[in-house]
Amino acid sequence: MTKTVFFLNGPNANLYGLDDKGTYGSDSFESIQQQCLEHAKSLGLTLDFRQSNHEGVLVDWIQEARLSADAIVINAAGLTYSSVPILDALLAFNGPIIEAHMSNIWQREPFRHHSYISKAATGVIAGLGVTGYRLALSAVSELLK
Ligand code: DHK
Repeated sequence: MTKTVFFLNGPNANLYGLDDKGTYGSDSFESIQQQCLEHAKSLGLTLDFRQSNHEGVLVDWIQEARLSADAIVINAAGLTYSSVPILDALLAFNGPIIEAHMSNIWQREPFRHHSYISKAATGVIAGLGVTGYRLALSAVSELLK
């Protein structure tokens, strides 16, 4: 049976490609989503790719994943550095969790160096842009075998 992965994106991810500093590369969010959907398909995974600017919505989706997903890839974006509710929801999920960041968060401002959600993550990928997102899906595919 095919495995389902929730790929959850946090606040402002919808603006990728529009950032004139180029922090997150030039690909639009829609293009990133498309690349992830294609890669997931090649791995035989069903991908549910979502984005919200709202913490509670992300918590609801993580809780939904308990019943509807085999694994989670999450880029909680700015909520990575503050959200105990997202950490607690992830800790209640039983499958593999990959924390993914487009940028290398440890090369950036000190407030981005501590993730609240890493405690719940099986693994962390950062600094590889959309390549890291594909690697996150490949990792999940291996972990679910
Ligand atoms: C994305 C964001 O929106 C930032 O708030 C994080 C993360 C980093 C990323 O690299 O994907 O600090």
